[in-house]
Amino acid sequence: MKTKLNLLYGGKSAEHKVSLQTAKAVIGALDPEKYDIQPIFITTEGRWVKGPLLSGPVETVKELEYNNGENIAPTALADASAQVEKGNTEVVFPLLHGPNGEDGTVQGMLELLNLPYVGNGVLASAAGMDKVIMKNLFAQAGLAQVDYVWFIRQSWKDDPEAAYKEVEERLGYPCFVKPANLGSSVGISKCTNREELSQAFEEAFQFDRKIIIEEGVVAREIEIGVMGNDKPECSVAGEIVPKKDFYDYKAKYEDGETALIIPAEISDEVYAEMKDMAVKSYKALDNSGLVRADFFLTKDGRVLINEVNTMPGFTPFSMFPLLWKHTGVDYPALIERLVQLAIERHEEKQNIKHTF
Ligand code: G1L
Repeated sequence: MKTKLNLLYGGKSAEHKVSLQTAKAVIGALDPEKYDIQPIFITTEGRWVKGPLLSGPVETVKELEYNNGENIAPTALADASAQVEKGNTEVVFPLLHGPNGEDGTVQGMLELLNLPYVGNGVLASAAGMDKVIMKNLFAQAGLAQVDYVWFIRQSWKDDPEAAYKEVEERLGYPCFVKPANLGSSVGISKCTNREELSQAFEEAFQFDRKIIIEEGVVAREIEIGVMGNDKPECSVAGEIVPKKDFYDYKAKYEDGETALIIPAEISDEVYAEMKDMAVKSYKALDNSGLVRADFFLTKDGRVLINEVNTMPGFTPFSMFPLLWKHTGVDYPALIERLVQLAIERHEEKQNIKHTF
């Protein structure tokens, strides 16, 4: 029996195009002998459109943009749910970014429908979406990280001076101001003085009611792929290096002028420490399926966890798939493994007692 893969992609986010390209790549990697693909396109306005059943690759992303197709309600996935009840294998693959994609809301709907889905569950998705919650959990797990403080808009409005003073006393300059919401790559500033700090607060609070300020460190950026449910496994490490000579924040994060070095040139000791921290963070955040764990490696050799991404870039040229390719798991095998993990997690849940 074939597995039906319900691919959710597009969406009301800045990553709409990336999601489409990723969907095309995932479809292209699936063995038509094993999978039927049900594309579900979410338009930029947030309409859900069901495409035709596919059994092979598509030529262009255009083909996946069913802008004039028939609208369905998100709960139309109840059909898939009914198939699962009958013993057929259906899995949902959510390729969505930002609010309503990776913050646990879609995952919550899939839980209500009792459908197996790829990637992290509700709790891990939501926790991973909020930098403050994530870092608080890292701290509780005893993981080394940069120092940080956070504010909600109201407390800053009530006493901005106190907020700036706290940043200066705890962190000093340079520091980074960011909206707490991880999905947001906007509203981020590097600050080197009070004036920039107050500007940065204004800016970041436009994108979230909660912001985080992180101590600036001079460090290399190393990433590891983690995959699994209760027994997470780690990939080799990779390094992100700005292509241009200058370590400019804008060039690095906004213009995407970076190179990936895989495997990263780090010592066995540093790699072992990163793997250990990656697995500890996986457990602390109750992750399942996958994460990309991002680290700082300081000049004096300290390993700090920066963040984990529950929905990392996922084209064949993105860091996470490349890390696994170098570890011996190619793109089609990676997708198959993630689908398998989704089914395993779902099956385990069916055996949990809800009454006694
Ligand atoms: F389902 C997975 F495997 F968990 C998954 C889902 C989504 C992995 C990676 C992604 N990534 C994306 O959807 C995106 C970064 C391409 C955003 Cl559109």
